[in-house]
Amino acid sequence: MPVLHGFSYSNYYNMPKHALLYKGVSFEEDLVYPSAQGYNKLSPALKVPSLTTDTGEHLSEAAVLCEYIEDAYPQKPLLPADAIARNKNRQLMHMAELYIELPNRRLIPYSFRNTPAPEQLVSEVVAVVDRGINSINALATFDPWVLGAEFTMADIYLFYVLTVAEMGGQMTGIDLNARISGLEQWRTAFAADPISQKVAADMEANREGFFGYIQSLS
Ligand SMILES: N[C@@H](CCC(=O)N[C@@H](CS)C(=O)NCC(=O)O)C(=O)O
Repeated sequence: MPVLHGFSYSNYYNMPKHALLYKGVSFEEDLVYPSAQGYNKLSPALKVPSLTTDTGEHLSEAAVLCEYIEDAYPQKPLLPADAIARNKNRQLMHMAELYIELPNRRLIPYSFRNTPAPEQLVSEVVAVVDRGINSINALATFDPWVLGAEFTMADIYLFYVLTVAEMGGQMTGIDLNARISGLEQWRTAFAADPISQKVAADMEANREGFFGYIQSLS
């Protein structure tokens, strides 16, 4: 049985977790934080999540885990069969990560400390997020799913990217629902799914443990 390593408060952890749950794959969850001794054997960059496969191989990086899950468990596909559609899906996943998640992530330390971020940093984040918003508006249809009729990996990726974007939005003032047409309605439908609700409940259950871990680092 595959083992997913990491912690439920992590939006990146929740991407492959949602994919495994969606496909009905039995898996174990190993609650581990990146500073744990020996974690570098699972994730050389010391990032959550990582996955140990049925055959005992270790993989890390959320997008890689999602691709592996799709390859290893082809039931209930999360990527289209057609090469162009498949890569348009990956295009949206990458753009959401690079231009929405990662810039907003730079603001997380300020959000956790409840202190204002430097103006220069906020304007750098806004410039990149503007690029992300333009990209999502250009590619996504939200009709009813991000890229059309089928629920895909791009839905999972974008949904969990928004967790961090929302935290950052409190500092940048960017309201993604107002700037991305169809986003709010799609997000409400995604959040209502029982799998999303399980992931959200697990995330909430880990809140105290996660913040305890953060405090232990300082
Ligand atoms: N590129 C990584 C990013 C994952 C990531 O940033 N995970 C966070 C938790 S949400 C983490 O492990 N942070 C620990 C650290 O940066 O030291 C991926 O796609 O998996």
